[in-house]
Order: sequence, then structure tokens, then C-alpha cells
Amino acid sequence: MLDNRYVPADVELAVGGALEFVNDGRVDHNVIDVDGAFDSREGAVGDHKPGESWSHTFTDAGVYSIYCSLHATRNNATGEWSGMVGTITVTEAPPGQ
Ligand SMILES: [Cu+2]
Repeated sequence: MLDNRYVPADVELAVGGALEFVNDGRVDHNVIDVDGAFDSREGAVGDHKPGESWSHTFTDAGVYSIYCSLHATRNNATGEWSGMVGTITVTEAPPGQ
């Protein structure tokens, strides 16, 4: 992640896969699932400082919308987040695996 955006913003991986979010920016960031499936601040030191990283393993298939609580804003009418947001698509493992 860079300042105020995730790069890439949209990622796809298979279930069981892990993603590492690296803060390559100059200010703090975090990674939070809109529906509450995960929050990168939990069990850690809070927001991730420049140079820090956070990894998460996705054990359930689905589409996860993420945002940074420091650099995204929620539209109270629609409930949608804008700004530093992204989408992670976790696909089912291929048959036979
Ligand atoms: Cu941020």
C-alpha cells in the first residue's frame, strides 16, 4: 500500500492463500474489512507505520471490500466507502485440491 491507496486496489487469490500488505508510504495505514471479517489493527500495535507489513490468510471464499480507516470515508446515505479502498476476491480452490 502507498499513501492513500492500495496497490493494486483489486486482488484475486485462491482460498487458503495469504496476502501481505506492506506500507510503502510515508504515513500510517491499516486494512479493515467492511463486513468485519478482519481488522489489521487487532492483536497488533494498531496502525501500520511506514515500512511495516501485515499478512492475512484467507480461509473463506468471497469478495472482501477493504478500507483504511485513516484515509477512507463512508457515505452515510449509501454505506459505501471511498478513498483508500480495495477489493479482494477469494476464489474456491479448483476441484480435486
Ligand atoms: Cu491509509
